[in-house]
Amino acid sequence: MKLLLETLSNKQGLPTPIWFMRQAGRYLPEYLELRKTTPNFLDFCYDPKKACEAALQPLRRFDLDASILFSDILVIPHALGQEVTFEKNIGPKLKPITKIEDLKSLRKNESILNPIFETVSNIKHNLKDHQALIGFSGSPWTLACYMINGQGSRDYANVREIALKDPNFFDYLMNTLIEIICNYLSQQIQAGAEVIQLFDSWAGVLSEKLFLKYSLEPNKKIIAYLKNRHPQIPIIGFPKGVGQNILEFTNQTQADAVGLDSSFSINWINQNLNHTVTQGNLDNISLLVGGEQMEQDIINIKKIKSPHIFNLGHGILPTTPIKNVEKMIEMVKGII
Ligand code: 1CP
Repeated sequence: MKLLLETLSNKQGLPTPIWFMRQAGRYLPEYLELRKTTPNFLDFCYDPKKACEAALQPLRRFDLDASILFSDILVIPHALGQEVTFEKNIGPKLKPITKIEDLKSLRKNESILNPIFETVSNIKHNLKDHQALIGFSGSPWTLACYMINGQGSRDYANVREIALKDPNFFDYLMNTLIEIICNYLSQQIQAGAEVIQLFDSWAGVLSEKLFLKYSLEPNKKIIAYLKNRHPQIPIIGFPKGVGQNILEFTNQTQADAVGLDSSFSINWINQNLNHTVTQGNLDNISLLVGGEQMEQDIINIKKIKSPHIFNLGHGILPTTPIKNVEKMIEMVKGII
């Protein structure tokens, strides 16, 4: 039995499954070793053997209920023809596109994504019977943030400005992204992904109006497409930072579960999302600091009444001590 899949089907009374965002990555010394062998991060993501190994590393150390594909959300702008690089200790850098001509002049090459489907299949063949494989993509709004701004930002003010000033360009970009994401996720499923997570990491910077148009609607379209084509595959939506708009998102998108960042109290979750499968919401800083305060947070999260998938509110940070991760998993599994 796969606990994650059972929980996603809204089954009550089961033990809580656990996996965590960025469970593969820089807090693991074995990841840092493996990464050194391919300095270019995108080349690493497009290497089906190494990416598979990176995805499996956390499962060798910890008793987790799922593996997540090792890749990055920015492979989609790359496949659309945009220049994407990752700079050490800075993060991603893209050659910004700011108008419809920029987008139309890109040379799309979806076939560069093919090794990723091979990674999916490699991981799947190495999982234990109780472990599920999660595929993922960035959502259109979050990808548009990086494509237009060219790098991370606190508030993506310039991207929101373009969304309002040039809706023609923005709608064209959204539709382009929806189409490629639908294909990409469908191929991940065909290669063996059993669950899909949509990361809308920057949905929280949007006004109500733009949230409905550029986070909720595109996620809804992608989910509708996948539900039609692969009705048995559960989908987790993660519109990070949207506060109570998570209710509108849940009701309208038909996602099987929603990811919760760390801003939600357990009381609020129990009052407002009692018929929804939820995932999250341990503060990644609480995990980094550890100790009694973390234990209290975990005990609190275990009070969520509806079926719940234990996870962080956002990805694990590179300086997180491994012993804190071990403690978290043992507590969730009820060993201590
Ligand atoms: O040098 C390195 O090793 C690169 C570090 C790294 C890693 C390990 C990056 C760069 N991406 C990843 C892998 C990754 N990214 C995974 C698979 C690993 C796993 O979860 O186990 C996943 C699911 C992602 C998703 C991702 N990438 C998101 C969505 C989740 C989130 O954190 O909000 C985002 C926004 C990105 C962009 C990105 N890629 C890498 C970095 C440092 C960033 C964030 C840039 C920023 O601060 O805006």
